[in-house]
Amino acid sequence: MTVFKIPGVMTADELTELAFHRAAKKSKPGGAGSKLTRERAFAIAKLQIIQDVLTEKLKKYTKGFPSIDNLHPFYNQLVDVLVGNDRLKKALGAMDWGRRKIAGVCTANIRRIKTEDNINEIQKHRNAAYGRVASVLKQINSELLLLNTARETLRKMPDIDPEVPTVVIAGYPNVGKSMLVERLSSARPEIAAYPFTTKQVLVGHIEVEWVKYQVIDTPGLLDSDPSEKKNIERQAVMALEHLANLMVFVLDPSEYCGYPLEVQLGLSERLKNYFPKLAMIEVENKSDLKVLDSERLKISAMKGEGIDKLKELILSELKTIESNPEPETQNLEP
Ligand SMILES: Nc1nc2c(ncn2[C@@H]2O[C@H](COP(=O)(O)OP(=O)(O)OP(=O)(O)O)[C@@H](O)[C@H]2O)c(=O)[nH]1
Ligand SMILES: [Mg+2]
Repeated sequence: MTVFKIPGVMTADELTELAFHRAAKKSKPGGAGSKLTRERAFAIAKLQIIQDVLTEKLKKYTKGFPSIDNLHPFYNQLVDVLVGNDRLKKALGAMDWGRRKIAGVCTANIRRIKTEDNINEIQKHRNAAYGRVASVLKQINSELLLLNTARETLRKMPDIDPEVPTVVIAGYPNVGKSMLVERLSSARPEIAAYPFTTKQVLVGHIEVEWVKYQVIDTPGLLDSDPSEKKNIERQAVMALEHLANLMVFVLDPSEYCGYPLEVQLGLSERLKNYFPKLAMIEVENKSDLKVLDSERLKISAMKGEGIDKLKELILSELKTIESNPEPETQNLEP
């Protein structure tokens, strides 16, 4: 299921061809009236078709995209990271500009044609309008292309319901977050033996006794200031900030992930300080490789060990949070 259902966006050339083709299909009026009257009506009808076709298309593009300012803060920031809110707004603005410009060109030439008594001049006005319309579309072509790319990105966005109790899985890259998410939920993330396999947040669901919970897989985080994060890592911070009712912080004591335990613990501390109100469960993954002498829950996402216990812990935490309707997401501003 996709969150944003956005219609496909055509290029300037495609739009020009579509509009002109529709106009060309218009058959010449026969019957009564002089040749001049018929030519005039014919030219007006063609321009009207071009205006209608393009107005409808460009309006559809503007309407098809979500209104960025009204999005949930998580999606607002996600769109900003993945597409750029300003670029998107500018491109949508260009659709309105183009639509108005085309309407203006068509209306002006229709007016001229109405008062024109020379058949050649009528055709000249019509052709002039054609040329201007094509040129307006060319002027917004880069925005049309941007919208099409944005559409592809938006369609692939995770379908997260901010109202559903949510656990966000966080930790250093390569520690086994995605494998854990796969164990815990319906999600089927990509898992690989290198850091930053996960480049975008992904959602899975756990359903227990008809209650649905969300599990969110995030890209790996390095131990640096959460407010300074860019793009890939930033998405993990955004998920914690706007969606998480609970964080499961995954550690890899085997250090097979490629990062010393020290720095992983450093990140854990940093996140605790940055999100002081957020409930957190720390787990040690890869227990098949190494087990520490500690109080933390030990699991092996690979072998499936400790997963049921973790699931129980998660559900009981989420239930307590649920009975306290104030979400835990009001953390420090980034
Ligand atoms: N031995 C062992 N390997 C594991 C375990 N869990 C995950 N791995 C391996 O660790 C590597 C990373 O797993 P991922 O689930 O992709 O890790 P991730 O934390 O999602 O990584 P990023 O998305 O890159 O941040 C893979 O090669 C997994 O097979 C585990 O419990 N035991
Ligand atoms: Mg991953």
